[in-house]
Amino acid sequence: MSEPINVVVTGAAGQIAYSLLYQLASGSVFGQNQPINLRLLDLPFAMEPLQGVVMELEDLALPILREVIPTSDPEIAFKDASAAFLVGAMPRKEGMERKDLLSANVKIFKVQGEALDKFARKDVKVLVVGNPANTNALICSHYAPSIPKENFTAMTRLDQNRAQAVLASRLGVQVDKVKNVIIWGNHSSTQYPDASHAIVNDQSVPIAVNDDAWLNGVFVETIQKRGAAVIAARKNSSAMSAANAAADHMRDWFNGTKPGQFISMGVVSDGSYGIPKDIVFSFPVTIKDKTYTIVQGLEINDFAKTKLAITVKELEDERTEAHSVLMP
Ligand code: NAX
Repeated sequence: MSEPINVVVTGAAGQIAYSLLYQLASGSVFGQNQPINLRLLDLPFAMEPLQGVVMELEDLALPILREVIPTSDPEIAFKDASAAFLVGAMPRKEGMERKDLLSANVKIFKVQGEALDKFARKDVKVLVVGNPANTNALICSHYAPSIPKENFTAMTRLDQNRAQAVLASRLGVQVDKVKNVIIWGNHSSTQYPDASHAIVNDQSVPIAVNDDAWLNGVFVETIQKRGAAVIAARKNSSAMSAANAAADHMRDWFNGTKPGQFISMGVVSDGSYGIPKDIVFSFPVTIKDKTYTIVQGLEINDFAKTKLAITVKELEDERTEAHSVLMP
């Protein structure tokens, strides 16, 4: 058994955390030989329900779960953290403009970036789930200058999993037979779910589907609007599937991707594929030794170029709005 690592979950009294915490405590993310200390951050008003979550974690009686500390103090939460799931965020309320939503959230992610900078390990791996996830991750990294930018990521794995499931269903195959679907851009309705490089049982997905109009139309829109469809049906946003995707993202980051496989993560752009630097953009990546590399050399056709431009524009607008809130 290794020494325990400190794992932070923010928004720990919320619904995504409720599903995620079991996966962490049961070893499905960091492995059965990696004990963890959980640091559960939420707002002061949520400390009572959070106590209930702590009781349930104790009642799991799971061997790799060591200390559990519920807190509303970022210093306590982020102290010596090796991994951080930033799930807590201000939800969109009725009538709220995007600017108001950004304004509330970038303030939260500024505080958490500063706390990571001061108290976390310098190799901490940060996954931002709370929306607007890409821009929140960007802000967080700006306020944590002592931690490499590569350590800040945003979650688009749920979008990837959704895309994989829709393609598997269309092709009548088991979901794990579909690989290398890409989510480009923002975790929002401007994202571009791209099946053109995906494979199914070693065959190209576009050839297997044999319907480009569907791949460029219904498929793209279904994934872009899937989050809204879940909210319409459940009256609550995706939680079980979001927690599962967060676990997938961090597991792959720690353990690496399989040969020939790539996955999508929101990362600080290095200019690959002509995407402007200094936005957090979802790219296909491979991971080895806890380090991701953006997959290079994929062909981007004219249709894809148009889609990428739309999601780049949205992320640049979000960045401008975020900066105007923080540095008026
Ligand atoms: P909940 O409202 O159930 O829980 C959020 C929790 O965060 C609450 O307990 C709240 O008190 C806490 N919180 C708020 N501000 C905080 C702060 N400054 N510090 C610590 N805790 C704070 O939301 P939930 O369903 O768990 O969703 C959480 C976030 O995930 C939302 O922003 C949601 O939009 C986002 N999602 C992101 C997805 C993605 O793929 N990136 C998909 C699912 C989800 O929509």
